Amino acid sequence: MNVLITGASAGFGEALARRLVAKGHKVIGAARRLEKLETIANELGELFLPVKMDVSDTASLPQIIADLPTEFSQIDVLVNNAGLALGTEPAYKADLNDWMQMADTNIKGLIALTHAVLPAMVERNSGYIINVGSIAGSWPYYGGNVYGATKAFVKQFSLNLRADLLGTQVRVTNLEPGAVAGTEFSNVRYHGDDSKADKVYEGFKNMTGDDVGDILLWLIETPAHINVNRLEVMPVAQTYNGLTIAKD
Ligand code: NDP
Ligand code: 8X3
Repeated sequence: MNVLITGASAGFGEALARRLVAKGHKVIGAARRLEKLETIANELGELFLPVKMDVSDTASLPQIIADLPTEFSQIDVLVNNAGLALGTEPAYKADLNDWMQMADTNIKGLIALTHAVLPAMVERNSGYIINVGSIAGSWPYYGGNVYGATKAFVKQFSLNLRADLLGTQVRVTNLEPGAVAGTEFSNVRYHGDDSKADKVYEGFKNMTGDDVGDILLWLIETPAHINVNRLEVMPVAQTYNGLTIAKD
């Protein structure tokens, strides 16, 4: 199987790549930091193809796909995992550049790559797109503003893809994780302030990137006649807290 994973240089994407290669699958590992991908490739060997890709540079994506070497050119599974949150300020204090980068990456990058890859899947009448959404796409929280909204987009786009793929064997899943420690997610969100990032995960039993790698692998290994439409997963310690009231 050939699996294209965006955001394979860290976190969930790297965890999934390691699992797939261990099972003998071919992985196209895409991200902006080619040097990180090359370090992973040195370890994993020729089943892992490092590909420099900035999904927010949407015009570049069709050519990158067209230029894949023949043995990697058929994409059986696309894992749209590249994404980021920037900032936890309330909307009225947020940095507009952060908002734009989240929209360009989490929304425009994801749809442009899907647009580049999906037609060949439909033509072969086979394929699987896994979009990495978030609980933030369903559950609003303070400071989640544009990040949560991008993930709500990803959720609805995933469901609408399912509708469009009626009558084909192409599958689509929106994976919606909650808090996951040990990836670069919060380090990026806090613009490199690692002590703030670490605090997010203090004092409870976290999920890890490896847990999410296991879940992604499980999804990929589900039988071809089953479609998991949405999958929301959280650490047991995290749960719903209802609406908030500002008391006088
Ligand atoms: P990491 O920050 O560890 O990994 C993010 C990956 O995305 C990196 O490999 C990064 O690589 C890549 N990336 C970021 N921007 C781009 C871009 N423009 N083009 C290509 N690649 C890009 O985060 P996680 O593994 O934790 O997160 C992965 C996904 O899961 C994200 O979509 C995130 O929103 C989502 N998520 C994370 C949760 C968490 O708590 N950790 C929970 C729920 C969802 P590079 O910098 O080299 O480009
Ligand atoms: C990441 C999970 O809860 O930090 O998408 O938004 S959360």
